[in-house]
Amino acid sequence: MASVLIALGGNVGDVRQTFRKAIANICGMAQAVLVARSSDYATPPWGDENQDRFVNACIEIETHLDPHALLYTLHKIETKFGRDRGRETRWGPRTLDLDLIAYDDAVLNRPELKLPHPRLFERAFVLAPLAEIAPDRVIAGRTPAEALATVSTTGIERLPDLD
Ligand code: PH2
Ligand code: MG
Ligand code: MG
Repeated sequence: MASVLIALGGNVGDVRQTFRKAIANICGMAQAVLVARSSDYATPPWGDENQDRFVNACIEIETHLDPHALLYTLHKIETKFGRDRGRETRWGPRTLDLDLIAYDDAVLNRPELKLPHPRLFERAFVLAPLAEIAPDRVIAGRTPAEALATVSTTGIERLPDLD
């Protein structure tokens, strides 16, 4: 089984409920076991600042799917929860974004899939939840805890658990 880190994001609709259902779908459709789930975080919009705050979270799963099969599954789940890649703008609003952050120690540099995620260490909205569930995991020679200490976390707020 591969150990996989996935980042969740969204800022359209009831994102926290979408995450809850999407995580159940990931486990079902990827025949995956949920190993860890971070808190949800409210985060300032990055890239295009003229939109609502995002909710972000990270999970760790174990799965037998290979990286491309898993990516395909994540795209299907994004679509199921209202994502329309044909209509959205690059850093714009979306119901659900599922990003593969790391897949064991795999290194991939394809147009459709780069592993580990190439912009991981610039993004406090990924590092904050990641540091909660995998602070010491070595990814591209760094750790989430160390990397989080180098970026601004202004405006990032850990949300209380849902019941
Ligand atoms: N995703 C984007 C663009 N901007 N900002 C935050 N805070 N969180 C995101 O997940 C995010 C973003 C496009 O995928
Ligand atoms: Mg994405
Ligand atoms: Mg993303």
